[in-house]
Amino acid sequence: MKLFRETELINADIFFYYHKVTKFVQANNKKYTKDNTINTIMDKKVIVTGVIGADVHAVGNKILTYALEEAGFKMINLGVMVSQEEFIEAAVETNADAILVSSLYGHGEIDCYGLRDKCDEAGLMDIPLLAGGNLVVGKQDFEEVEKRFMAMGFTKVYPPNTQLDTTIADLNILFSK
Ligand code: B12
Repeated sequence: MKLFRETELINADIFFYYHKVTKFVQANNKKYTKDNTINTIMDKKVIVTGVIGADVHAVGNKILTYALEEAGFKMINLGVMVSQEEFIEAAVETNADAILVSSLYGHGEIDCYGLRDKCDEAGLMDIPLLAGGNLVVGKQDFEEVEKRFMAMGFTKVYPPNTQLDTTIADLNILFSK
């Protein structure tokens, strides 16, 4: 449900999301931080994240970072306009367990191309690569988009409007393997 028109109330839109996330985190705090076997028994999993390419859409990735931190992950947020090399450098430095890429402006496919090969070259052979946001221009058939990202070596690819708890649940499954 959209409460505001995109063109006139960007701030209200962002406030609405912030409010939604705060409520989500409060509701799930116990579930994810107290009873989460993965993050209480073992050390926190480290996730490097950022907004790839020339993309400056900061809000969604910040919210995602906040929600994942609250869910018990250690987040390394590189901010916006992050190059593939910067993702890899940070993942090597922090011995990361996953790289989570955000892309909102429509050029995600081009920006993500070759990331898996560069990870392999840097010794990050098996590191899970996740991508989400608005990965391509306009509304494309997501199954096709997903296929193309999987062919590029991504582990998980998400359509627009993916719920935060979907990502958290997927990460917990991924790390329990
Ligand atoms: C605010 C905004 C801007 C601001 C950004 C300010 C800032 N510093 O953040 C400004 C004005 C700078 C901007 C610029 C542009 N924008 Co803009 N922008 C928006 C807008 C209105 C809101 C984005 C937002 O903050 N949403 C709120 C957050 C909470 O949601 P979110 O970003 O989607 O993030 C959530 C999910 O996507 C998901 N998610 C994000 N990353 C990941 C990663 C993973 C792994 C997972 C699982 C989930 C996930 O979780 C987040 C939290 O729930 C959207 C339209 C909209 N309503 O979404 C357009 C929008 C993203 N922009 C768009 C465009 C085209 C542009 C420009 C190219 C316009 C232009 N011609 O100049 C430029 C690009 C500039 C650049 N270099 O990046 C398009 C993208 C279209 C596409 N992909 O096909 C959109 C969708 C508008 C539209 N309908 O056309 N924009």
